[in-house]
Amino acid sequence: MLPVKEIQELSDLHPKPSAIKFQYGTAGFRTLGKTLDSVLFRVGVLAALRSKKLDGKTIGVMVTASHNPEPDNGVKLVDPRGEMLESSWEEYATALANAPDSIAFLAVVDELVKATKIDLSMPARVVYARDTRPTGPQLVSALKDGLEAIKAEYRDAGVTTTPVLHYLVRTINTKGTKDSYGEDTEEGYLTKISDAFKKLLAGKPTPPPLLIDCANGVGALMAERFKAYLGDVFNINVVNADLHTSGALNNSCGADFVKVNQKLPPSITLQPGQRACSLDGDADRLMYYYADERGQFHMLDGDKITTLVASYIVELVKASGLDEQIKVGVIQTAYANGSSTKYLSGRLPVKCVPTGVKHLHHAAEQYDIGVYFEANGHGTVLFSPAAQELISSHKPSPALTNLKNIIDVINQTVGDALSDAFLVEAVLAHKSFSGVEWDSMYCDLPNRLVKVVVGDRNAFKTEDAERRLVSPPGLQGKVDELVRKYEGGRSFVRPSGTEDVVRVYAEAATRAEADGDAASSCLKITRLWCFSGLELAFRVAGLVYDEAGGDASQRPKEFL
Ligand code: NG1
Ligand code: ZN
Repeated sequence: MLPVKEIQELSDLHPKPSAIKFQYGTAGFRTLGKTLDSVLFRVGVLAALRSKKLDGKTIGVMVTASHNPEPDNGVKLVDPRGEMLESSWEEYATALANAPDSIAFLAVVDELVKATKIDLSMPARVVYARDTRPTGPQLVSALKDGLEAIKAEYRDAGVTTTPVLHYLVRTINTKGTKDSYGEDTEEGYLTKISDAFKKLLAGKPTPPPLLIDCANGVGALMAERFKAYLGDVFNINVVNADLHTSGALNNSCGADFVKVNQKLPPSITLQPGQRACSLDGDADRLMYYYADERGQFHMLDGDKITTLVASYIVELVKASGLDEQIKVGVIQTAYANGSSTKYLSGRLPVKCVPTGVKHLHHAAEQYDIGVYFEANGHGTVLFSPAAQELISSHKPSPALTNLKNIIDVINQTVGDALSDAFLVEAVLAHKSFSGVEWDSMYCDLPNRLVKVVVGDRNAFKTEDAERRLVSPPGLQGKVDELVRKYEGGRSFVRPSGTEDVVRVYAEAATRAEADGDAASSCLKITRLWCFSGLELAFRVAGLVYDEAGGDASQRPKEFL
């Protein structure tokens, strides 16, 4: 039986704001933090029900809005193996969040229990954490009310990164089983990853200290903690670690700033040849970059990370003599730079899936080893149980030892910026690559991502892994017409799953590239701003704005 009275009484303390319609999107619920109180209470109840449905397995709840501005906040559920909430439950989450009052909320709970045949006598177990946002403590208190109302057991993992929370969910649920993933503590996480990283660096020249821009977020706490575990094997220089100044989080720093603006955060100066990286506000995205000998900035995004990591893993699998049994594949989204897709497709199976980690993660599970990174730097590598079994029982060799350590340095539960940074550093050390050599694996096509505010983003429907619009009718044809005017042009339009906007992406070759002179085009890309990819993006953005009924008087001046 549900403790209906307790739920109703506590739910009354967390009324839903009447004007807001919440939606469980690609990253859970995400909006202004101060509007989310009722959502957090209800998510507490939902997480407990999800746990009951899965026979008392521990469910994770992460309170974060990632790379979004500081006043935003959000919440998402994590399923027992550390993966995203099963999509069929997203609708229930949305329905629960939008019930106008406590009575209606209980009615939706009842529906959910019946529809999914939940055995209410099962225990409910939840572990939760939050990032450093100022609205976090209040929201966690609403979440606790929800958990207590339904009498769930819960564990507070405190202020930590999204990937640590995912790690905890997986380790708690596999503790003492053959699938054990490590100790279910933050210390267990730090030890597992740093030990594997130190083994990978053994016998290699010590890499230069790595500057890590922590976006003034929770990644700073974890990066600082890693220092003690790494000793003098690897030095970290933590910057943008201000967790106290109001408004500092993700402000002109962090992975999203670097990716969107394609430039260095103003707070960072790089010496010629220096390499550095940026995390986002919950430390699940990673952007690398370096300064060349002239001090010029070069970005090494998620596509570059995929290329580096996948190539190295393929080498190790081959050198271990396992290339017949273990197939490595790559998963990308439409946002992957066309040059990366071209480079990788010539060497490996490459699949394109819709935006959102759950799609990438699911597709990666179909390979023996699946490497996935979104261009924005969110990603990881998955090893199938069979591949891990083979690797652990195969005849020993230096390559196999490296492969085993690579498995342990990676957080397979979700993209993890710090673990990914160590992975990158290990690969660079093994290949004796500097940023320049890594960057020269292929040359990015000039590209741009533009946001368009429209009346109703739900009017935009896509197909073919979001690469084509089916609605509004006729718009795709007009986009195609524009794209045809640009050599090597590609553009697509899709509604965001996390913001009330439509996103337009475009890329195009430079003239030099179209003429077949890739080396000189790389130079031009870094020197010139008059990219055709940029122009195409703003033209398509203008088209979308006009076609979707944007107010002519408010039309952004950069839209062409
Ligand atoms: P939306 O808002 O649906 O584009 C963004 C990112 C996704 C993913 C989610 C979750 C881009 C273009 N989109 O989704 O890749 O990371 O946020 O955080 O980067
Ligand atoms: Zn994030």
